[in-house]
Amino acid sequence: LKAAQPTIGLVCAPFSGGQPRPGVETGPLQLIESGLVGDIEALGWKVDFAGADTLESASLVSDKPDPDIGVLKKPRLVSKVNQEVSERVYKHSSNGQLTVTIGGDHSLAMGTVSGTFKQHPDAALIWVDAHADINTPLTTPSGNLHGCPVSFLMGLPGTSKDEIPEYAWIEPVLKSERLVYIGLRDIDAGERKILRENNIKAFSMHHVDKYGIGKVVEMALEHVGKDRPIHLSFDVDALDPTVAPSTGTAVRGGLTFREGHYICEALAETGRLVSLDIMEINPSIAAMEGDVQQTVDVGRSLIRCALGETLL
Ligand code: NNH
Ligand code: MN
Ligand code: MN
Ligand code: MN
Repeated sequence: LKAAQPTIGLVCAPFSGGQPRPGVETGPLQLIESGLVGDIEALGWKVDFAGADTLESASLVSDKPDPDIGVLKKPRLVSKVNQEVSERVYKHSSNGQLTVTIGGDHSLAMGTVSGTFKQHPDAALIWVDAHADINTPLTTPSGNLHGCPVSFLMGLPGTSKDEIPEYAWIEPVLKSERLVYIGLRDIDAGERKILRENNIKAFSMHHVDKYGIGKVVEMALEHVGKDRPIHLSFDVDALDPTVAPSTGTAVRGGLTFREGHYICEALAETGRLVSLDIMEINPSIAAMEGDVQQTVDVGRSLIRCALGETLL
């Protein structure tokens, strides 16, 4: 899986349309300005990077009328942006690059996972989050599409081309047995039902406490199968709010700094990571001085660890 000359395809996705709180679209620029590209280069990777502000549809479509579809908010914008993200990720991936996408809200995983799985149809998805993000257009209590990407990727009821043609470009590439969650602690009733009915493997914070993060990651990798390429989609709200305070939907009782980093290190260690998302850093949310810098710094170090910083 490793390219002859290891290269990171870096995609900046300054987008907030999948949820209501402004500011999350400035996360990518903050990561770049704080030195992310230099971080990655210092680890020996080449960086293929078009720039922090090159996602065309993010700004283009946002002023066009985009009425709700059912309860879904900004449905056409979210679709359009994700289609572009998918194409960008696929292009990097098909060039043999390990793709790193920085968001932006977590609806962007519709695009990143679609792009990755087009190149690696046998991949597994490891979703690190306080939330399951598996609401469907029929179950979402909020209508915010950042709570729905996984259902579209799996092709759950309510997401088909007939039911919502605006999302016809998304292929249902994700099989339930290739998906594992880590860090869950805030699940909607409809999501709980979906997780049960589809037999989806989920390690909640309860399991992290019970088994320890080392065992949890080991069981997660065992569950999806030892030889698959891996896409890691990391929502920083998986981390405890004391670790990553600047995020839109913080939930107490999350992963410690080390537990979050351990996940990234362990996946780096497999040598099978093909795609990484770091999502939901919102620099407009800060209760205390230093919150934003702390959250941006954590995002950077998660990326560095996933790219091998701490491997000996
Ligand atoms: N489950 C809720 C919803 O669908 C919240 C989702 N919020 C997130 N997900 N931050 O990661 O609206
Ligand atoms: Mn999420
Ligand atoms: Mn979340
Ligand atoms: Mn399609």
